[in-house]
Amino acid sequence: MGKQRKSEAYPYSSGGWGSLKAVATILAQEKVALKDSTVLLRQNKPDGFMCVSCSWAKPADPHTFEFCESGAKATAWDTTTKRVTHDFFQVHTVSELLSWHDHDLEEAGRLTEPLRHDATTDRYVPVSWQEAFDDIGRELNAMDPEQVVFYTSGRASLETSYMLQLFARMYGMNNLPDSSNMCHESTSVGLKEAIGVGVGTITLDDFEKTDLMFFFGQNVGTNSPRMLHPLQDARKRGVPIITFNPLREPGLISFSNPQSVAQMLTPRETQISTQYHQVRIGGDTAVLVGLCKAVITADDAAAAGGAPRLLDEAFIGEHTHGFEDFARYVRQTEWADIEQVSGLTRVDIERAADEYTKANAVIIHYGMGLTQHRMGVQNVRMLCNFLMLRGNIGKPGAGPSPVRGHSNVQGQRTVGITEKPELAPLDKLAQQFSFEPPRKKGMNIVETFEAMVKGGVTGVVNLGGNLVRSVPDRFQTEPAWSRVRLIVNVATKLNRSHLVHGAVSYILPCLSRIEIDRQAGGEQAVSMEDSTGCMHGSRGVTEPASPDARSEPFIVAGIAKATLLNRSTVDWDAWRDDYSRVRAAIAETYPEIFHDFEARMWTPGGFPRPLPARERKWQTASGKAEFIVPSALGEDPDMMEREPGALRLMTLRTDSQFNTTIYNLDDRFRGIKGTRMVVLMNRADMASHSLQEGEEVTLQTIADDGIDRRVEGLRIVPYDIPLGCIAGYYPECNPLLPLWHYAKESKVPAGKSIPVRIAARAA
Ligand SMILES: Nc1nc2c(c(=O)[nH]1)N[C@H]1C(S)=C(S)[C@@H](COP(=O)(O)OP(=O)(O)OC[C@H]3O[C@@H](n4cnc5c(=O)[nH]c(N)nc54)[C@H](O)[C@@H]3O)O[C@H]1N2
Ligand SMILES: Nc1nc2c(c(=O)[nH]1)N[C@H]1C(S)=C(S)[C@@H](COP(=O)(O)OP(=O)(O)OC[C@H]3O[C@@H](n4cnc5c(=O)[nH]c(N)nc54)[C@H](O)[C@@H]3O)O[C@H]1N2
Ligand SMILES: [Mo]
Repeated sequence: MGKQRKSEAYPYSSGGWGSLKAVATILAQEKVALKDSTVLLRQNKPDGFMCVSCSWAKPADPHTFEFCESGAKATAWDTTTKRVTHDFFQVHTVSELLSWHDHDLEEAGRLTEPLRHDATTDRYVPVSWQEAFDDIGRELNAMDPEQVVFYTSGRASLETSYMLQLFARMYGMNNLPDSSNMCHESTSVGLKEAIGVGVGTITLDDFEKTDLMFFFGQNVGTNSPRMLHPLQDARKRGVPIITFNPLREPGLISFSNPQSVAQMLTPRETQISTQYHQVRIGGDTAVLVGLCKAVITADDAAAAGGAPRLLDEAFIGEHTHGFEDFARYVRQTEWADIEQVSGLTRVDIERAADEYTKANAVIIHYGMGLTQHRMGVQNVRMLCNFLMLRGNIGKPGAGPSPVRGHSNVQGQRTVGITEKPELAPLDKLAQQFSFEPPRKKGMNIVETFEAMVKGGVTGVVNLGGNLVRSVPDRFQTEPAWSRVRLIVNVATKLNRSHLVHGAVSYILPCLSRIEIDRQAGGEQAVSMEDSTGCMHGSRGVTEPASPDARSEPFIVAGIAKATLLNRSTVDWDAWRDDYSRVRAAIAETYPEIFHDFEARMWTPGGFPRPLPARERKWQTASGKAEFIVPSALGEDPDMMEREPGALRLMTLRTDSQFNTTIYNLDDRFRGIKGTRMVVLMNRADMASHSLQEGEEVTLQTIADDGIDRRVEGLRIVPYDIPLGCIAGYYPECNPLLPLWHYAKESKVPAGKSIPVRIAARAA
């Protein structure tokens, strides 16, 4: 690091030999002897475990190897033979570990025993499980529940999540932020308003029935590679794919299937995108308005000339509300404005619209490129407007497809992890468990950290995650974290959030889902929901990393029992011993989704939850799907307009990381090696800022709140990226993201559009 590196564009398609090599490398790095083991073969299989990486759907009829490069890396990371034992902390003080790189902390290996921070020696020291539970219970009981937060990073199972939300409410609060607060909460809000459900409406079957797919701001090759299989099959049927992304991401350009011998041995590969449009950062509402304008204009002409109509008038008439206002807005919007904001030409947008009007069934896949913006919710609503023009919701082969991140992030919400009381079945819980749940709105992630900065959070219990790295404004939020009195981290591996400790801090080592979970009631299974709303059972297959690690349900039950004492009607010990009792409780709370849960959880391909929008039933205020007029064409200009030379920064992930978990420093697909401290920049912008390739620069946030936010030591990498746009990595650039810079209606931090100025090091 630090040394100047040249970038080489990755010369191959995604997948392929590079992918196999990357898998072999990480298996060796983690010293995992998979040749004697069947672990990867049981990944994402009906009788095996559900991958701990992304949440993409698991097919009923899986491939022999139903895993991808990312999933294999995630498995290797968890099944590593490296261990953190208490002698690790005899060698390293917490202060010393604070100087370690994120990669090195996790690379130390799996956590093996419960630990408590000892301020006198500045070390973590072993503690028994019961002592830890009792002390945490005492601490929580001495606090105002409204000042305590339980965070869930999206891996926890349906069973664990349900137990945690019930515990929180019996304890007395709704402070249940989860990782979707930084991720697809713009989807949960936007889709709910527009079509009455907060999740995507497509299933894997729809890939076989679609005529056209769009990708907006989702990087499939890196972040959900198993999805490349159905995409490849669709391409073989001749289905076009149109992509809008500021970067030409290799995974969206072409793919060679590392599991197809024929494709590996011949240079043939599947072209993924048939049209690729490099939209400017934050230009998607403008693109979508342009697409709608092209369709409505062509339909106006068809109507005038007596030709067949292009709008699905029957759908619009019967199923939607607000079309006339929306159409008026679209007709009035000028092409010049659309072109300026999107950075694309009218001809480009019309070319995409032309494909759209030829297709009978259209899917739109999207990700963080739409949701992590000030206008993130509006982007999602606009995508629905566009789909609705031709009835592309609630019919086979069509619909919105938010590609979720963490493997059970969608499911956690389904079973009650939410800070919004109206989204939890509080009356039902009250009756089922004979208690009075709190009705006051809880805190999401941004609100938690706003309160924390003011000293208003006294305790946090984290079911996974690494919040000091994943949240915005690191130089404000990290010091605030260390002022929290009680910090409990349930985790598989060591990370920085464990080291920036409070007065009373615990690290509680948990099993990974890949491991066999033995309880008094026998070997236990858990369940989760994938990105397409299907529920799957998951059974561990490897020996636990340590005899002193415990399952997440065990840990949640232990803390709940020690805190609630005789204030709870739940037999936490019984739930801990036999998770089918938890599933029975889930089924009682949500019978329409989880009836016959125990039997159905092993259905190959999962069992789908009912989704009214799939049947064209709209649970919105008007009872119809809503056309919603956007409030502006572009991303919030923030302070950018006032400053010549201002740039918009997006924060990206690589194939060598899973969020804050950094497997190594390379970005194989984008051709960057050995460092993550880079800025990707257009050559014309480099010239106008007088910057050279490899030059060291500082980025500084443009804001008027008096706080100097900067990241130094970044190197310039010339890159094919639209003018005025730059890219850096998450989490390295998180100090630049102000806590108040979030999507207006969902409070998702706007990590894809941070206004910054750039300066050479000497400046
Ligand atoms: N290997 C790996 N897999 C992962 C993860 C990981 O870190 N590593 N993380 C998991 C999680 S939690 C999540 S949420 C998902 C995230 O997966 P994605 O949703 O794919 O998220 P990102 O990689 O952050 O960004 C996606 C794309 O958005 C584009 N983009 C940025 N700004 C804009 C814009 O204004 N408009 C448009 N149209 N595009 C834009 C970027 O160029 C990038 O290609 O992946 C999950 N899977
Ligand atoms: N600037 C910027 N910021 C972002 C993003 C961005 O694109 N740009 N993306 C956002 C998104 S989409 C997300 S989802 C968040 C993620 O934010 P977080 O949820 O905070 O972070 P992760 O990196 O997913 O959590 C990693 C840690 O989880 C623990 N862990 C791993 N597996 C398990 C398990 O099975 N059980 C338990 N209990 N612990 C486990 C390990 O200790 C590991 O160190 O970050 C967000 N932050
Ligand atoms: Mo995410």
